Amino acid sequence: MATKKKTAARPKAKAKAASRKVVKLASRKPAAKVKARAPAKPKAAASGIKIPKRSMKPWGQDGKALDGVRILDFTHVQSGPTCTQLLAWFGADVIKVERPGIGDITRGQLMDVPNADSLYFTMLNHNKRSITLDSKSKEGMRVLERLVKTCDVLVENFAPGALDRMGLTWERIHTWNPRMVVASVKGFGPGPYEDCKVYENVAQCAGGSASTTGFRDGPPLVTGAQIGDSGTGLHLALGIVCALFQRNRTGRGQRVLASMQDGVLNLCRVKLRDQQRLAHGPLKEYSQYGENIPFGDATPRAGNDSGGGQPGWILKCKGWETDPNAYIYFITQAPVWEKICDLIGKPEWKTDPDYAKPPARLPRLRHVFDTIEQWTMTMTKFEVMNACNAVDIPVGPILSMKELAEEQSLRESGTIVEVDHPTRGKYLSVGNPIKLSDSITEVKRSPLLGEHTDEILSKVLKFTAAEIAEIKASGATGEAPKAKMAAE
Ligand code: CAO
Repeated sequence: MATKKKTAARPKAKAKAASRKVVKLASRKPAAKVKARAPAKPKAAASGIKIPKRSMKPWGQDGKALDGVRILDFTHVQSGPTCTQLLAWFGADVIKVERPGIGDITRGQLMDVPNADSLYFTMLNHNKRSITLDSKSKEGMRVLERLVKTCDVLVENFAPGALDRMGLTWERIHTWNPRMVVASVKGFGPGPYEDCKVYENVAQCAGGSASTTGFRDGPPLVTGAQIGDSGTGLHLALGIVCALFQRNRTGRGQRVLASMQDGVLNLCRVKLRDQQRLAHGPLKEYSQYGENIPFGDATPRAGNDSGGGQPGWILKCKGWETDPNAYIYFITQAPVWEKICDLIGKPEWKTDPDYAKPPARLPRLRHVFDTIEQWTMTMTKFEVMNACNAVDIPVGPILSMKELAEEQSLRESGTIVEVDHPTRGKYLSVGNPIKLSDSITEVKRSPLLGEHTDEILSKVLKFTAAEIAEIKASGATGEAPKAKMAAE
């Protein structure tokens, strides 16, 4: 994919302060390129406390955070793969176990290039190795046993009970490898729905997101951000790293569960806050308060109202008639209210008792935002951003996926990466959004189906050639993958 030189999302910096901020953002170098001196030699601890020896290698050149951690990756679709991809980016050796001939179902979903793994799959499975294995066969279980004994973590997001049905109960795993961490994503935690299968939008609805998203007079809405799947994958990754940390002390593994309902509810924490505030009166920062619409007994949908204590709304900018993203999120933050008044040509509001203080403005927020919109509509969203940032007013231009894909600073920081793939060619992906200064992420393409079967059987699991022949003859690993040839 061609990289455009023009940076669509970077505002033209007219004002000095804004320009300083923009340049700082755009010139941020990927951590990999930052040359830093090796840390100074540690001095002997005078206190007698034993501090582990510090690495003398330059920053970023002493491996990765999770080097030495091996993951048996039994994940599929989005939630689990998000988690194991993050762990792989931090250096874990992630071995993805896939069903022979089929693999992760997303390989073939939403395909855009014929006979090539879909973007759905490739963008969620970077830096992993793939082994095909029929886990329900005798020889497959023989391989799995050795994988369990060799790996530190098993991650899965099968339907409830599927792992047990395979024969991989917690007790069995723990007997084989007491140090193993077994991490699962499930739709629901223990309770009436624990046996249900769950997809992204089911979780958004069951976790409180949909009931609080959308406009008051419209139906509940799901969001574009995959808070059920990717959000829960993130939660699970944290649980795994914590379990590994505790294992350092206890020497034993443990089970880690992240349910999608719990994950979404955690992300909707502020809405449960509002639920409780309702018992003490109306939610005054919600625009429905100013519109004299009574509140019900549950947190309502708040349109584009801000979730925090600073009222905000999405306002039209120049070009909104034809460009669906010519909008900006504007926050009437109390400490910069006077600057806002000056900027929008309403200096008299600074002293008007109806507008000067936040409580006075709450009943008339609609009018406040309508007035500000008259001003934002005279400029593009980037011009509004420049003008506001120059006086420290936080605003959010509504950036399209096209604008983000073309944003040079995101390329430079490694947040948007271009990856090459043997069967589909070059594509864009989102790189590691979490930057560690001493563990540099290199985004490597996703594996082809069963691409590493032989390598894992021989080099990782140390099966002999005769044993490998036996395993293969049983059909446990499926046909020799055609995709492998394409890769070479
Ligand atoms: N060899 C042999 N069998 C395998 C295998 C392998 N390598 N890998 C998987 N299977 C089997 C499983 O054992 C299971 O068999 P049983 O039903 O006989 O036990 C079968 O494949 C199907 O697994 P599944 O039930 O997990 O898959 P599904 O497509 O029916 O359901 C999903 C998918 C996502 C709804 C379900 O896995 C689920 O609810 N997961 C937990 C929540 C979750 O992560 N959801 C996020 C999905 S992304 O939006």
